Amino acid sequence: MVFRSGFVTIWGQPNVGKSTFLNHVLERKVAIVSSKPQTTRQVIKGILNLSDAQIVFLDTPGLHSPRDEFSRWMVREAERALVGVDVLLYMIAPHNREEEDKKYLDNLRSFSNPVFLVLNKKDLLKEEEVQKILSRFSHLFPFQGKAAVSSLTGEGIPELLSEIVELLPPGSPYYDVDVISDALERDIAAEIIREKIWWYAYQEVPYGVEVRVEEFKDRGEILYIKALIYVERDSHKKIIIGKEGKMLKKIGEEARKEIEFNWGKKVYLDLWVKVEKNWRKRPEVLGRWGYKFK
Ligand SMILES: Nc1nc2c(ncn2[C@@H]2O[C@H](COP(=O)(O)OP(=O)(O)OP(=O)(O)O)[C@@H](O)[C@H]2O)c(=O)[nH]1
Ligand SMILES: [Mg+2]
Repeated sequence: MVFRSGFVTIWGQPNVGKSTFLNHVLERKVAIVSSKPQTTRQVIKGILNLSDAQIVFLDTPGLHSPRDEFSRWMVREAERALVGVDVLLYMIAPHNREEEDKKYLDNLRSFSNPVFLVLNKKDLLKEEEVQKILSRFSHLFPFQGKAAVSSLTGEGIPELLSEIVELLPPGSPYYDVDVISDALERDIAAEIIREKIWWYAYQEVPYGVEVRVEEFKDRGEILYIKALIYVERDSHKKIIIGKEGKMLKKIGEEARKEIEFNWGKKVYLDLWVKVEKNWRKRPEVLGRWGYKFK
């Protein structure tokens, strides 16, 4: 038996279900998910170990036309995730803006490795609609293969994984088998907090939220986490805190429960809300937070 290993990037427009797909494949939540576009901001590696292969998936920020310094960084981050990868999964979902996909696929013409078309959210479609979409997209790009999956039910995913393995080069694993993601624990905690904000805050507020974990200390019985929630405006700070602090309490409770579940111990979550005016447009703030153009 030949052991295969390689890097597989999941690419596509926002909200098609890239992060949900990764979580389903790994049977663990490594990437946060929401119904709003542009949830994922940084590349997240998720490692799947099979009996005959190791697949290192890269979940990426959704492709979009940048409006500010920060979204330019996000799109650049997605583009960087094409370098040195063995297979690209181009993910679409029903009701994708096809014109946009056409543009991104045109840019992929110079990508020399296999590109696989993955239609996600097949649970929302009838079989004939699935076939119609797949055949329409076949004309847009010379895909190596096509698959329709549901990252909610798992339908179609085992078959897709087998096809991906076939495309990987023979080689030994890149990571130890007990590593699931390369993300740091404190960054995962920050993302979990941000996810709850994305779920509960509305309109523009979540887009202007950044969470930084300042302290992450294992105090034996308890894991102490101090996190700062940055917002862009005073009015957004009021929304995040909510009437009599109710919103912040809810965010804190939900995040704490999930962090406790992940680490299997009690967590004290200390949340603070701060205003960092228009941070998405300010390179010096972005640089300080590690969003640097490399
Ligand atoms: N019905 C259905 N919904 C799905 C499926 N996969 C994902 N979703 C939903 O689609 C929404 C977006 O999912 P995400 O995984 O955050 O999408 P994404 O592509 O990572 O989005 P960005 O990070 O913004 O680029 C969420 O509400 C998911 O629950 C699926 O297979 N079926
Ligand atoms: Mg995502």
